[in-house]
Amino acid sequence: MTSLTNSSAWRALAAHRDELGEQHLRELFAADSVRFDRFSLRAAGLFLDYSKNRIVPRTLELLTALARDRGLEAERAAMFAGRRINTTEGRAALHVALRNRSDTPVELDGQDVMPDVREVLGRVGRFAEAVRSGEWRGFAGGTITDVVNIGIGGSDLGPAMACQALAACGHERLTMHFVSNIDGDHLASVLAKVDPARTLFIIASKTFTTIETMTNAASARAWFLANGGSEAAIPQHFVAVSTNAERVAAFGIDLANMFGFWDWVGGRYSMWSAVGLPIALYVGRDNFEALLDGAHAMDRHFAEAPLEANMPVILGLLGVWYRAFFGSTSVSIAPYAQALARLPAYLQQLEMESNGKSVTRDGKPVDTVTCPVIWGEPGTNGQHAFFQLLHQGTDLIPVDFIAPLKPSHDLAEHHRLLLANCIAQSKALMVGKTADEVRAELVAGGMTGDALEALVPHRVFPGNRPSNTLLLPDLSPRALGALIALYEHKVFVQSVIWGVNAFDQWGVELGKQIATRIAGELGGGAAGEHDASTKGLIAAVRAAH
Ligand code: G6Q
Repeated sequence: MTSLTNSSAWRALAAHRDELGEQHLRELFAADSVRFDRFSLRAAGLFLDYSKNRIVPRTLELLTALARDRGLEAERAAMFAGRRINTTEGRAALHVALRNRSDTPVELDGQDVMPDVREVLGRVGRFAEAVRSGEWRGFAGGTITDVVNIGIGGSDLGPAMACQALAACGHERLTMHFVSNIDGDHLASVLAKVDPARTLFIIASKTFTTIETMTNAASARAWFLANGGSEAAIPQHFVAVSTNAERVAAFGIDLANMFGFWDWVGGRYSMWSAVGLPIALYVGRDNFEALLDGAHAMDRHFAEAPLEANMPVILGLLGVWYRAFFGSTSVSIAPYAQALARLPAYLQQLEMESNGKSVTRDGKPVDTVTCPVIWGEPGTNGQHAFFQLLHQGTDLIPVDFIAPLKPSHDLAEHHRLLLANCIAQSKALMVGKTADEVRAELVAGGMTGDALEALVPHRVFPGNRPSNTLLLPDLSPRALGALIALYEHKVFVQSVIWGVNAFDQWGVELGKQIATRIAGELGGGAAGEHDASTKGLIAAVRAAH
């Protein structure tokens, strides 16, 4: 295959970008009466308005031609067919099988993985219901009131984000806690709040070797034993989500309470697997299955819809468009839903760990820029903080606005104002405010002369700043499942265009290796070979202890 930027599809896009120039979105809307209908679509219950993007119909034609040129359709088929597309780890990426709600088998090396998937899902559901109903008891005979998930990265972010998002349907007796950081503050602050006799710990680690999780798990176990628990009671209070049965058993967890998954489930794609146990515990089996249903509906859409009307494809291609041809270095995620407060952090891992790469699948340097920085905060809070830069800063930062149409509470007036703000922000970014409009406003306010002219440049908004708006029917498990699957597939689309492997994460290894060596030195081990800065910092820490 020709290199990406030498391909005729890419060169056609570059030329098209030059032609579009600085044409303003105001003009594009004025010139096309059906622009909103043309550039919006529905999939899996979600509605996407992408009309406020710096595109014309030809842009989409060229972007989808690029996707075809890069073999997106074949790569998509390879993912769904269980091919080992994660080549550096020799693994498939079959998260779609975890939410395959059809009777269609999903084969890996000629074997259907669905019976195993259903077996674990059944166990997760039964266990969740036993805890929720009160059948599962703590060592003193009480029901479980607190669930502490100990895990990090992919074994933390998904369940933490989803439990917060779905709190409206959470079990009223259960309080969910998520401990990830190796900073003892994190675990200590949770342990200070819970009763050992009524707490269930989930040790979630695919490998069961991750230093943060193992350290937190060992401390939680010691705390449990020191506060009324016993070795015999460990199986009632500690369960595991892992692929490593040997280490789980060595920890003292009954293997009957180990919920497994497989090497073809990547950490950041794992909330649909047993890693989602906290979600099932909190919102119940039926709601967890509704989450899977929503994701499955998005999977079907991604697999079957033509590229031109395919929501993940469109979102992915728009991202490529801004990154390569508008110099955008970041994307802001603006959920207009407080319950989605952890969504930006979740998407940060999903996008940046997947596509933050500079080498193609065949080991060559990429020849264009890849994943932008993903960041964000819920609206309306962000409006009173960093939106200034989105509106008047020097960078072009595309925004994804995400809002549920129906609230999960009965404060209708709040929701009306929330949605008004969401729509207003995307409009303001898009239309901006011209100098003439500013002048007219100031004159109407009674200002004149030099004072007026001095103020005008400060009050001008360039506009022409792009955004997508995603409307969810509500914050139901089904809608959330569809939303997360949408972003997963968007990331996959971009990885195919950029030619990188979205499913490995070698970039996290080096720091881990060095930390292990430095931990030994901080513990009194022999000093290693270091640069002057590292040596100086180690000495400063040792001197303080
Ligand atoms: C995700 C990454 C990473 C992983 C954590 C935890 O895709 O692989 O975030 O999930 O490092 O790993 P364990 O589950 O093995 O503890």
